[in-house]
Amino acid sequence: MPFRSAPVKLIENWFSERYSDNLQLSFRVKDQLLSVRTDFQRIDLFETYDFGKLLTIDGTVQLTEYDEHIYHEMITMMPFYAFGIKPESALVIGGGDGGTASGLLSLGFRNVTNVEIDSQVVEVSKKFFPDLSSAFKDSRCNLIIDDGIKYVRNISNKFDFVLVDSTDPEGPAEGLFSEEFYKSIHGALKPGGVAVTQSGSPLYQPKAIKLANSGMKKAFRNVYTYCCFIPTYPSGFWSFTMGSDSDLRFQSNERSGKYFNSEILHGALNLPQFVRDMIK
Ligand code: AG3
Repeated sequence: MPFRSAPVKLIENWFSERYSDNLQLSFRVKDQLLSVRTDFQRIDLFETYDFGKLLTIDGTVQLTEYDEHIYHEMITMMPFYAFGIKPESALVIGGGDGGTASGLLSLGFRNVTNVEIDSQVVEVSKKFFPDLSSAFKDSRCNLIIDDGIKYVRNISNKFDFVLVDSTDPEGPAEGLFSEEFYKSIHGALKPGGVAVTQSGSPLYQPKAIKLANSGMKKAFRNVYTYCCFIPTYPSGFWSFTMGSDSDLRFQSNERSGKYFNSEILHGALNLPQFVRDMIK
């Protein structure tokens, strides 16, 4: 299925993310709280009926209050417990809403560097999502407004965990799915460190999952894709891809989240056959 985003247009108070000419996901909204054009993208914020506040970038759903925990638990807790990462120093690239950084702090990371290209995403999140963005008020978190691709190129041997919390691999985020970028991340990690990226919907965005897999395999010895269910993202069926030179060593004392638990830790790595075929 071809995938593309379209300009934000409310029709009779419905916001729609358009997946193709023939398919879209729509939310009836009470109110549009914000619409700004930044140097990088367009940010919109809506108050929905069933999903709380909804943040979109260039017409694509980034998060809703109702289901953001699934994405943020799965990008942080899953690699953390699957590889037994030391909760010392982590780097988040993108993730300007703060959800990923806040998740890392609650796992006990001692310092979290968050490099986000667009300061406006941070400002919107601080104003409208105070809990999600709480990391930005915490002294353990260092927020840097910069291009993550450039930033990571100049760092070596510094982080235990690097997380790429990006938009879709089109336009500004395209470089965040490249082999060169994954190699820079490998260099920024301490030996045996772990990288993870969101890798899109296996059903609607095969490009994202394929790029993440092929690129990471060039940079890391072990690469694993895992999946979860996020109702407000394209198809609801979502993937992440993680890589490391270490081997998996599941921790047995893992903490549960609202979505994540010990069964998910193991189960999320079990992939449907079409996904396995896609990343072979
Ligand atoms: N970033 C990944 C969102 C990708 C959604 N794609 C789409 N709706 N077409 C989420 C940011 C959360 N910190």
